[in-house]
Amino acid sequence: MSRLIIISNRLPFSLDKSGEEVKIRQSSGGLVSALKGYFEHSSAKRTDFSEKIWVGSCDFDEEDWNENKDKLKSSDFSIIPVFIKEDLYSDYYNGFSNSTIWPLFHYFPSLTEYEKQHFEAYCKVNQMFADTINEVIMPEDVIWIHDYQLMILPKMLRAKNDQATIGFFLHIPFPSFEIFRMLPLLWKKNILLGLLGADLIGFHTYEYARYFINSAKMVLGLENQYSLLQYENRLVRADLFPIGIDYNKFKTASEDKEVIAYKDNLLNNFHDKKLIFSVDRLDYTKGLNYRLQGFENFLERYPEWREKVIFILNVIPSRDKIAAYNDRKRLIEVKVSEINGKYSSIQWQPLIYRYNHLPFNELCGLYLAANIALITPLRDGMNLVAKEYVASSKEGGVLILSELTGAASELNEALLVNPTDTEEMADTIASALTMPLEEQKHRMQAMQKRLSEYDIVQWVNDFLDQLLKIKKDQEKMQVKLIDSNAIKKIKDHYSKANKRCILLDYDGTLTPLTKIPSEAVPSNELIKFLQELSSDKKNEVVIISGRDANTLQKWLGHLKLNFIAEHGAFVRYKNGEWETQTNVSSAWKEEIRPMLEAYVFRCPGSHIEEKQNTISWHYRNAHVDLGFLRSRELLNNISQLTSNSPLQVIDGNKVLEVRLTGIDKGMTALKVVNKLMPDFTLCIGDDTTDEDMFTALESKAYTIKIGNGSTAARFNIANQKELMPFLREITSFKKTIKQKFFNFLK
Ligand code: GDG
Repeated sequence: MSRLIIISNRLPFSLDKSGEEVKIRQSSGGLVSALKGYFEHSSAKRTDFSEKIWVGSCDFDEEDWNENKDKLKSSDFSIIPVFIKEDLYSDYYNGFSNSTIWPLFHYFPSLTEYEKQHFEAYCKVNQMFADTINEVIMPEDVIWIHDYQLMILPKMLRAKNDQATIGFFLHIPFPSFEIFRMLPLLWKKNILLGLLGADLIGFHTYEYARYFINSAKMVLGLENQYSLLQYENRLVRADLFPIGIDYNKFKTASEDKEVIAYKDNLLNNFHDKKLIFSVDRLDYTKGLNYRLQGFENFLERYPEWREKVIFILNVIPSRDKIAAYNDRKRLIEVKVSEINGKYSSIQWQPLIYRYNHLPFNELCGLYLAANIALITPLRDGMNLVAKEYVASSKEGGVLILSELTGAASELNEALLVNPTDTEEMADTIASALTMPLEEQKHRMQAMQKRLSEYDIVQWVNDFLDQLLKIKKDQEKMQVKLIDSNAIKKIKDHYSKANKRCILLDYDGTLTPLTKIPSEAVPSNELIKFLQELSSDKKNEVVIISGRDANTLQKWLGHLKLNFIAEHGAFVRYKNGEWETQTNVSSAWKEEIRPMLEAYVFRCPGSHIEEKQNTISWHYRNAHVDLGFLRSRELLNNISQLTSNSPLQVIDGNKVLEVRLTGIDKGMTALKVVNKLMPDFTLCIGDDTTDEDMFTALESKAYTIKIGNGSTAARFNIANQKELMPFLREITSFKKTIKQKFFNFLK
């Protein structure tokens, strides 16, 4: 049975000491609310974990911990604290985490600090977490690391626990590459490589996941297939898991006596007023000043609502050691006094501003009583308050939500606003106040349905299921990676065979892929190797390529090789002439070419390659994203044009190729193998077009794909560089005998 180890920067509670008395206080904040909710949920008791452990730093020292740890024992999980010295913690937490990553990832580059010392502290503390976990980790454990303070930890854990199951979830946005690239290269690399130590990396939205993948491509040059990234020999998934809330806890809060009493009290006090409500940690990302400006604009533009509306603005103290936060607090307080000073009357004050932590019943009472929740951050990874307000709603209510929160991508029925457009915000408040109750309920119900279906338990289970699934996928992939046993078997067979057929693709197999196809000229080493290989009378070496006959002839025609060109359209046996496999007219190319030409204009860096039987559009040299985007459009367009025709579109490696159906590497390879009648066949390729020959020769050959993608081939070789050593290894038998013979003569 495995254990679940949750790791977050902070443990989910702190110790309040007054004299001799020590009180335990649960921390507020999104992550804690979410995970505590999960642990406390009865339906969350997964049977596949024997124990749950929470690892985090703490605001108490080792002595306090030893004195109080019995009180802190929880039936839900065991606790492992990480003790970090104050100065170091400050550089790591207030410094790199909250003065570099937090502002930058929330699109505040002007507030971002770049202090080397802070980055070093970040690495040090991540290492301290790794050291603490390394002391307790067991092979079966499932590790789930949370948030931006621990982005290097996955790699640090992987370094000592090669096979560990590691998930990472980022609770804040991952920014677009243009923002991410502002970090110094060393930091960028460390963060990306750190995260890639995980097997599964979760984000709140599709955009964040896409931005991460894009940064990994741009900075590290990694390739991806949808949400899968290939990093070294490991498959890593980066996907979206929009966090849910403990839906029932908020839904049923409306039946709790204390909550009802608080709500009734509020409604009695303000019986003739409409209530607008918001609660946020004190943070510049929450857009509190714009929100206040929006409210002021509303009072100005809709004077008929004065004396009839109250805005209860709750701000929760947070990160008060960072200057940017204290400045914000002052600005908010100035704006609140300004609005109250300007619009208050003797019996009415438009704003109630509170700067403290709310007990849960008050929070829920406010959710229930508020006619409007005004939640307008400038950026927010998700925003759980918006979801909690919706879940709590009984008698309507309107959610006004910033379109720049992760929650906006799920809560479409909210009134979405741009948080900096304070006039739009004013008008939206006015429309919310006059929205018919039926419409309010209708919108709420649609959102509630979605939130109840993907609540916190679903979220955790979904993440953990996907984490276990990616481990299984990796295992499957591992099984296919060619190992010493398979190599030995192939080598034995090779040595005993009387006639061997060795089919080798050219680009990406015998030579590395190049940006410009004409640059992939064979090296002297390759030519020498092919000469050696083909000089063995038992060997029939077949170069099977998508390239045209002329190029193959020019580069390799002088060797004793067989050739299959243009994906099977032309064949030339050793010492023979080129033979075409098709006699169909190529008039179809006139129809396709103009469309491809249009895409060369629309996608700088792309080009057309024309051969006798195929026409292709290459986008390897185009901008990664634009190339991919245009290739999807073109694929769609050509597919429509070629439906019900004998043409086929091949979605290759950075190339779209159109050709006649019925001619492929598979069909021609089979024909050639049947003619040569070998008793040993080896077939190696790297591209989608090679899959045809892997399938056609499945029962006749050792089929091998270069690269780790999914394949019909029997084995994978991790990358092109490993091919030559492999070929030398299996063909060395003869050499060894010869060498032995010569040695013997000596
Ligand atoms: C990060 C991301 C993402 C707040 N004040 C009180 C209180 N809370 C509870 C709320 C809610 C939670 O704290 C706040 O969650 P948020 O999502 O709004 O924000 P962050 O803490 O910044 O969290 C965020 C989140 O992680 C989850 O992934 O959504 O984008 O920044 O649950 O109810 N609870 C009580 N009194 C308070 O005064 N009782």
